[in-house]
Amino acid sequence: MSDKIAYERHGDIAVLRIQNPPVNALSQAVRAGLQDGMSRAEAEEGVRAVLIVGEGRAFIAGADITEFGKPPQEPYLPDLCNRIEASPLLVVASMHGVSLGGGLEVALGAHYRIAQPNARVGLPEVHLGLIPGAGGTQRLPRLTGAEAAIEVITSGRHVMAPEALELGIIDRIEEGDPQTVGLAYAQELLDSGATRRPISEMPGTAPIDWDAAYEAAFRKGRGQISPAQAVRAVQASAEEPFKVGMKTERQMFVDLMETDQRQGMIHAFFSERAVSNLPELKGVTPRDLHEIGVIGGGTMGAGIATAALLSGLKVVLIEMKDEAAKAAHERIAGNLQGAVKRGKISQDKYEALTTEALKVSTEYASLSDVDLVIEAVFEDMDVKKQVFAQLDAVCKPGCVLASNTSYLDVNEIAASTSRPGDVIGLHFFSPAHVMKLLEIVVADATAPEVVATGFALGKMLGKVSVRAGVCDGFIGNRILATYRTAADHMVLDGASPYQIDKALTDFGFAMGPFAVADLAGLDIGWATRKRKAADRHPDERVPTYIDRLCEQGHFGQKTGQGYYIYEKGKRGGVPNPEITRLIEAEQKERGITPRDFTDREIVRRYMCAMVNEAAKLLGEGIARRPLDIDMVLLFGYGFPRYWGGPMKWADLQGLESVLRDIESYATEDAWFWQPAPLLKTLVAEGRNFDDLNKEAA
Ligand code: 3H9
Repeated sequence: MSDKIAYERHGDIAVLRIQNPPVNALSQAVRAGLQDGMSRAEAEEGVRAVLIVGEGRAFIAGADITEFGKPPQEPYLPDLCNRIEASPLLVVASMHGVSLGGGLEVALGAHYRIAQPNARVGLPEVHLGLIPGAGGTQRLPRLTGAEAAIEVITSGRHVMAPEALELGIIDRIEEGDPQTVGLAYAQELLDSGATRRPISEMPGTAPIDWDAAYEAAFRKGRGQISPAQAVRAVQASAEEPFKVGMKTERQMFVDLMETDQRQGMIHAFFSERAVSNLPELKGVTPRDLHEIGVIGGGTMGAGIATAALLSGLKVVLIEMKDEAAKAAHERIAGNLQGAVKRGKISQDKYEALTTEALKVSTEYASLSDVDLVIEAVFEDMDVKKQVFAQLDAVCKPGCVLASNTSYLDVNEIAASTSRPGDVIGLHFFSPAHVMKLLEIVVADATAPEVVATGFALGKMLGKVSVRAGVCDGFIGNRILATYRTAADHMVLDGASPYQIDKALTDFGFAMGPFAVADLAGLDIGWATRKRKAADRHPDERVPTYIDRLCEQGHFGQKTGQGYYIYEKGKRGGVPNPEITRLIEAEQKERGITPRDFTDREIVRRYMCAMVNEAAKLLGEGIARRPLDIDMVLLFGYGFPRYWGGPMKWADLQGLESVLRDIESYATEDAWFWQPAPLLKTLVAEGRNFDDLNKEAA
């Protein structure tokens, strides 16, 4: 028998204990072991029941995702679940930690389920671009009804044991060692004469309005296919006999396995975990973090302080004047009140955080004991240097000095202190207590343990932390500037901002670039254009129509007018005719005859600009791995997760075709569309970005 399954006899009960750390994924060896274990139990004299239990931190986290994309190996999981269910013995699953995907499907193959109070169950396959493929869409609705099953499957959420009990997914909750409580439960069932209870023999679920459920899942998925497909699979559980429903589910699962979306989402899953796993930090111990300082209590500083408080850190926030300090305290308290409303913290916790854990002060001397300080003041090098000079004077030796700058030179900031090794960039995204991305900007002199401390902080705050080198805009904002420019060029040449926004939201972006600009404030881009005007290359095409709008005092959502006009109380905006007028005037002035763009061309140019700039960043070493860039775009810029990120998108298109398009665009604008040398090299060598990820692992 496979060494992944321990087989034990306890009287009338055979125990199959899964031993496949870290999370008991259902690899081929585990599946084979469970199958053999069932056969052995059935063959052994005196065995009346089987208990399936997991060792370590989970019952089973699901199918082994690392096997996806490779030829499937027997025994197949759906057959195993059916085989467990069909056993003449009474089968009990005792669940602890997580039982996800195929893990829950194995448990649903058992006849009875007992779980620990803090156990979580779920069918999260949609997050991998799939649907449950081992009976989940057929068995779950027979227990919970169609609506609950669709909600659980299309959200992919983890259901806590008490709710799972209420929904009928599990039969009992009992605290204790999973094997001990499982054995007691199995014995009790045997003693009471309980019989086998195969879910497949239960009646199919009552019908619902399937088309409405499908439409809703499709809309919610914003272009993702699998949630809507899951609805159709659940529909099959109501309309087809169990065996036929299983075939329908299998076919859908196999078809989804072939999609780019499945590849993109699995890439995202593994990259999210690999991103903070840096070879350079192996064996490097981060410094201790108990209390941090935050300089500046505006939206950004208050968001950072909120995130830190919620993670259990103490915070000292510095503002210049009493009034600003008071406003900062209120801002943080408001954020924390939001956490109370969402049930994340209790009112008592809120009181403790706002009174004991948070200190707001106007004195830099209050920072003398903190372990790390994050400066979040105005984006001006002189202002930053003044702040760092004061930090240098008051902070204890070993304190990490971090800047939240989004584009300034962290090397220059570091050099202005007496301890450049302690200086790092920690670029949060607003609102910092909500947005998951944290760029960790490593300057030339930053000490390895300071980098490790940045990543340790990111982990405490629940962020996806990405290493970046120093350049204007680091990874995210530098790439953003380039794809925004590609969009601006398309506007000058004839595509409307509204067509562009629509094409890109149809592609899967949370928002189009012009709606984003309105949200962020048009004054930001205006200031950047002025800042960069002096160093501009003569061939650079920069539209000026939007500056005209800014000159009129219109800065987007906050002033009610930008690319769109926003009416109070209404969600979203409507196209602003003044923008169309200004664009037409600029086209006339430049002698441009506007042309039509298809949505496909819009997406292609936008994406090619993104990939090309990203490849330049990689070539320069600002980003270490393509997956780092993917995670920045996914977690900071609303990039559709089901594409995996721009580098994964490029791999899926084929780098050759991406380079070919870039070269063809370069015939119109050779300055903007200079192909990245790395892209050319990869194409010449027949390699892609994923090869670079693998080489860096
Ligand atoms: C499925 O079941 C399909 C079926 O319906 C049908 C099939 C026919 N496989 O996240 P962590 C690794 S689809 C392989 O850092 P946490 C993970 O990569 C599957 N490996 O810990 C990491 O490796 P490393 C449905 C897996 O405590 C390590 O385990 N199931 C798998 O924060 C620790 O993970 C899911 O989608 C796996 N299934 O979170 C569940 N799961 O240490 C996916 C984890 O080398 N998994 N690993 O970086 C999760 O949601 C989280 O990992 C979990 C633990 C909640 C389990």
